[in-house]
Amino acid sequence: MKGPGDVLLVVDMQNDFMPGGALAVPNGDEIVPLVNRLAAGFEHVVLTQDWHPSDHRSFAANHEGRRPFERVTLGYGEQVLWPVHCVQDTPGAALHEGLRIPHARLLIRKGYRRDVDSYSAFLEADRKTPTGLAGYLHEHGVEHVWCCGLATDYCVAWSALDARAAGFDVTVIEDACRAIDLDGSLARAWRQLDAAGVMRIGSERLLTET
Ligand code: VGL
Ligand code: ZN
Repeated sequence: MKGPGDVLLVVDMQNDFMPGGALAVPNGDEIVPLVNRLAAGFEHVVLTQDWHPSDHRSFAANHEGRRPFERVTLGYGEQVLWPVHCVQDTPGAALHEGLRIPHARLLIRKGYRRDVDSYSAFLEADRKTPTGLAGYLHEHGVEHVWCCGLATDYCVAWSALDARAAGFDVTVIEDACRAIDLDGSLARAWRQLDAAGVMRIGSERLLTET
């Protein structure tokens, strides 16, 4: 069992990121049982939930003449335009019904400001606005953040990089994530994670340790 110095961060395990969802991550549903098993080995689990208003600026539908997966420049820099997804209080934004983590202590919602996206569980896309998660984890004596969920190359990677920048040891549980992989984004994410000193582990090893 991982104790108070460790937290499992379960990123965006929501219906819209599952096969058939609005922004489906290939095979995203495959990891649900594994995430449940991993979570059972952690005393402290935090969940994240992508939670956009319907007029969110990350949606292609809210930009005249733009299509999903095109890029635009917003006030804070480049933004990928996504299909409408994870709209607040819709079934697509709900957590996958197979998720069994009754002991999760905190659910961080992100991306709820119309004009700012937030892939990261720690810092919004303007790279200035904190969600409060770093302070929460520091106050609870957490030293090591273990990351899993969806999608490896966006919300998991950005969360892991920001956890590292906030001074935590960070490990991504590689096979407990699935990627969108848009124009080489997965390879780029792993390069950035490696360069930042984020560690990787396979779930089998972690499960035998815990
Ligand atoms: C995500 C794109 C847009 C994610 C969220 O959870 O990785 N990706 N919003
Ligand atoms: Zn989103």
